[in-house]
Parts: sequence; structure tokens; C-alpha cells
Amino acid sequence: MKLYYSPGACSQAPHILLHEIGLEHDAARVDLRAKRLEDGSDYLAVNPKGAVPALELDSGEVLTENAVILQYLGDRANWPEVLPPMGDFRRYRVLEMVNFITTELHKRFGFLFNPNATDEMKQLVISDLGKKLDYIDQELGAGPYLFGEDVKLPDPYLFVITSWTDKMLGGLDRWPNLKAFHEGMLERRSVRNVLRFEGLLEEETTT
Ligand SMILES: N[C@@H](CCC(=O)N[C@@H](CS)C(=O)NCC(=O)O)C(=O)O
Repeated sequence: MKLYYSPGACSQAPHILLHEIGLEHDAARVDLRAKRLEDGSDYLAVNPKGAVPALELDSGEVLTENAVILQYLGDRANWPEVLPPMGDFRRYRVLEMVNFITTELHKRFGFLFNPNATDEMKQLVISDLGKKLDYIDQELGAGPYLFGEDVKLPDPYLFVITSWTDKMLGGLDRWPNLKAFHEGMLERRSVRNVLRFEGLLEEETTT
């Protein structure tokens, strides 16, 4: 399978999950502005919506929408710690959190990246986002992950969101549990491998 990604974008969530569960994959970088792949071909031919992530399966089918790609990978992994099986109520708790991250956090951040958003609109979104992050910080508690000791589907997604706070919200000092979570995720081999692959590992980019 092949993951279409852009460095540091929300596609990093399935990218990390692929490494967590050890599924073999290729990764193709997308220039989101030009909607082009590195070989110059048209990304819109892969995903007419123009967004990452997209996951091309060996059958040739292309799956889009982060929340669904994560769920697909969780099922492919067949690994109950990551995504409990159908019929197990804990599955819906995990998916509930993925959905919250997608609709309540990710989409609000997306708005802050929009160059046409006015300062006034951005302040409204920032204040709203703060409340959502207060909730997540409380849910996380001592963690270390959203559902305790094991990394589950929503953790890589939440990690990406916390990575965006530096630029957009002045960091995570207001949310100590989220800050500890972010630092803990940075220690994971899967995360470091993906950051290195995407050219974002700080110790390597600053030397
Ligand atoms: N509905 C999509 C949205 C994904 C999304 O917003 N991706 C951003 C990067 S984080 C993107 O590709 N933006 C460029 C664009 O939409 O043109 C999903 O949930 O997967």
C-alpha cells in the first residue's frame, strides 16, 4: 500500500500508525499547493479532493479521510490494543475519540492555517480550540496515552495536533498532560522514524 503525505500535515497520523503496527508501505510526498507528486504527476488524479492523507491499496482502490484510513489500518493490524474488534464496546470509545480529534480539533486548526482568515476570526477559533484542548487534557490525565498504557488509533493523530500548537497557540504550557503526552510520543521509535522520513527531526535538521 502507498500513503500519500505532506511533511507535518495530518497525514503524519496514519504514517505513524503504519510504523506502530509494522505494516509494509510506500510513502509518496505531495506538494499540497501545486497538487503535484515528486515525479511531477497530478495528485488530483489520485485524490480529486486534493487533500492528504490518501491511502492507495494494493487493489488500486484509494481510501481518503483520515478517520477512516486510521480505522482501516487498525482493522488490518488485527491488533486489539490498537483498535478493539467489532462488538467490543471499547472500539466505539476509540472511534469516538478519533472522531472528536477530526471534527473538533483538526478542522479548527485547519482554519488557523487559512491565509484568508481575519485576526478576529482566528481569535474566536483559538478561544474555542483552547476549551477543546482543556477537555482532552483532562481526559488524558496521567496517560501516558489517551486510553492508558497502550498507544491506540487516536494517539498518533493527537500527536500531530499537539505538534501544531507551537506555531498556532504558543505551545502546550496551558495543558501539562498534553505536553507530557507530546514529549512521550517523541520518544517512540515509530514517531522518530516518521519525523526523520518527513525531514522534521529537529536534532537532525538543526545540525
Ligand atoms: N477531510 C480530510 C481533510 C484532510 C486535510 O485537511 N488535509 C490537509 C492537510 S492537514 C490538506 O491536505 N490540505 C490541503 C487541501 O485540502 O487542499 C480528512 O479528514 O482526511
